[in-house]
Amino acid sequence: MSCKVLFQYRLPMDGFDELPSDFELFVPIDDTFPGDEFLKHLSTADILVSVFGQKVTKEMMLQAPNLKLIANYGVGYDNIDIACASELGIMVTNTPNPVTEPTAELAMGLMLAVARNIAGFNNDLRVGKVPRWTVLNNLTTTLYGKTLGIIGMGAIGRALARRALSFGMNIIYHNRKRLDDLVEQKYNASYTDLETLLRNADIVSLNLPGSTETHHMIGASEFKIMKPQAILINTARGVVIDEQALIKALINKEIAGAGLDVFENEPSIPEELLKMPNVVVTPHVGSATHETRAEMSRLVASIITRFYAGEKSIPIVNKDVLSGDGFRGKTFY
Ligand code: 8YV
Repeated sequence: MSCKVLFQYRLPMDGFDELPSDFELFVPIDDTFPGDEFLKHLSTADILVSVFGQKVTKEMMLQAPNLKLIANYGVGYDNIDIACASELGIMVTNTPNPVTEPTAELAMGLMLAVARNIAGFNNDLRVGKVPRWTVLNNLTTTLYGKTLGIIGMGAIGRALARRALSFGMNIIYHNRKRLDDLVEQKYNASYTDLETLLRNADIVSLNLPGSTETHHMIGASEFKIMKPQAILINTARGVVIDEQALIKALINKEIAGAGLDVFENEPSIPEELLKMPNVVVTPHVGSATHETRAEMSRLVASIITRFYAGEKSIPIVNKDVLSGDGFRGKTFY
């Protein structure tokens, strides 16, 4: 059996050398394939390795009659039309575990960078704009003893809670589903509704997927109820925040600052945000470490092998595909 694996974007090749020799890999030389080369390959591909920022649309799937598996390189899968994949009998998987710790690490880093003005001092010192040691200048905000409100208490939210606990912070959280008592106790985290969280948190961290349900979840009315000293951290998806409302809230001092790794229209970042000294921005690097990128690749390679072995324990996003008559992986499952 030969199998054509198409990469939508150039990735580290860790783990792919372990695929059987009849697996043919089609990887772009640059970041993506030029012109319509990708679509030509897609028309005969068995497996697509997709990534954030590159859409996998209904039109594309309709042109791929052999496509059985879309193995997404990343935890978020808002780039893929999942309902259509299920309808066409295509399984979609993601890579949740590898991205958990590094994304929580970055969220913690952004919290520190904004609260303690690390990025601002670093910039200012280099251009001689900041007084050196003084007592009454250069004052920032202590995280110890502050309340962190985590919106989205999945794996990344919990990994962030673990870190924040070691910093002596109080944890409140909001989630679609309240966690079990034992899990709440483990993270010393209290459940609140969204409004209570926004009213009480000194730092608000977004750790939930981007979807139609979470689109603009934080907008003008949410900023109005947040504390004026609050800091907003987003390592999830840009669309969760109404970016124009955020800019206004920062200008009007409705909140004190923001640490942002993701933006509404990536890769573009509004000029206003880039100019604000109380905003720290990073270019969507939550999972961008050498270790994690390699681990994500190894996981995708192993998912492909395990798909052909009919394993149900792989991270399947659209489990409903398994029970559908038209599931294209039926011969293995
Ligand atoms: C990466 C991410 O950009 O995993 C995700 O959902 O947003 C990021 O960590 C992505 O994994 C690369 O495809």
